[in-house]
Amino acid sequence: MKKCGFVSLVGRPNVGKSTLLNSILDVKLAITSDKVGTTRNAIQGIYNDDDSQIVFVDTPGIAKPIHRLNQILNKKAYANTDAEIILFLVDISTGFGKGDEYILNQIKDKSSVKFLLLNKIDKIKKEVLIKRITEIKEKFDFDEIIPISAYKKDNIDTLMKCIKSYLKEGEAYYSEDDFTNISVKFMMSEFVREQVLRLTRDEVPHTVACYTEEYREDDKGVYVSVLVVVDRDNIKKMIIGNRGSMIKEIGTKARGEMEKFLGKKVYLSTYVKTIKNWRDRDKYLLELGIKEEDE
Ligand SMILES: Nc1nc2c(ncn2[C@@H]2O[C@H](COP(=O)(O)OP(=O)(O)OP(=O)(O)O)[C@@H](O)[C@H]2O)c(=O)[nH]1
Ligand SMILES: [Mg+2]
Repeated sequence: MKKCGFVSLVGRPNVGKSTLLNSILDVKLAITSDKVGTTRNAIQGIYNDDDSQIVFVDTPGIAKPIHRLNQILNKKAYANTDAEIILFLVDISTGFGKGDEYILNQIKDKSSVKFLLLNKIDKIKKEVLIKRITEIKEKFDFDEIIPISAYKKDNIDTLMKCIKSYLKEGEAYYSEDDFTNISVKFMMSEFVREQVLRLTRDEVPHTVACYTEEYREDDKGVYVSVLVVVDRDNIKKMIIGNRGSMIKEIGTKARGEMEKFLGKKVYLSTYVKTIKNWRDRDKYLLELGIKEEDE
């Protein structure tokens, strides 16, 4: 018997949920970027050690729905708040804002244990942090409040100990070799989308989806082909770049991440295609793996 349970990560876009998931698991499972709305799927990362098995669920950041895409993302974020513990992350370097309060209101009646994680403490002075903690404590009631830096892996040990203290012993849900619910094909498309997010300007990321069309392996390495879908031709031009320089850089960096993840040589090809209004068309949301049949 081990201490077992589901722990979901919830919060506004860009507060560092995916960075925290990767830091806890010590593997890059979820892509991260400084653009709002990086994560689009609920990604499970399974943490195993001698005395526990904890399933962490990273969720898309919750933001105002404008497109059908955002509606689906919000739904995915909330669908995963039925966990034993909810880790509610805020970016404490910018403070506890209206967007955070909005989400807190949505989760406050859930029966889960609620931790408030004050992330990005590496970006502020200690005095500011203490002042902000005092203000939050006066206003809200959390089971635990823990300051962390997901990026610098600061205070993650304390967080893990604290999580374990709330979990009960039970039968493990997964075998010890399982570490995620997502497929390798999905990971490959995400590594390409990560570089698109990181290397292009703000207006590009939301209009892009990536899809792995081919994944095969032989004794020389792994062959991956990823389709990059955009909704306007001028965005396509930006992604391809001057004489293909941008798509080349995206490909090189994504291939590096794939090789790190797989531990094998990767041959990557990428194609860019325009599909008008894909974010509002269920057919493409389905085809691109963002929407599921019953949503
Ligand atoms: N300085 C600092 N930066 C951080 C920390 N945690 C995350 N970041 C940065 O914040 C940005 C957003 O991180 P993500 O992990 O992608 O945020 P997210 O909450 O998953 O965002 P969405 O998927 O859009 O909801 C990235 O540039 C991270 O490197 C931290 O502890 N300190
Ligand atoms: Mg994320």
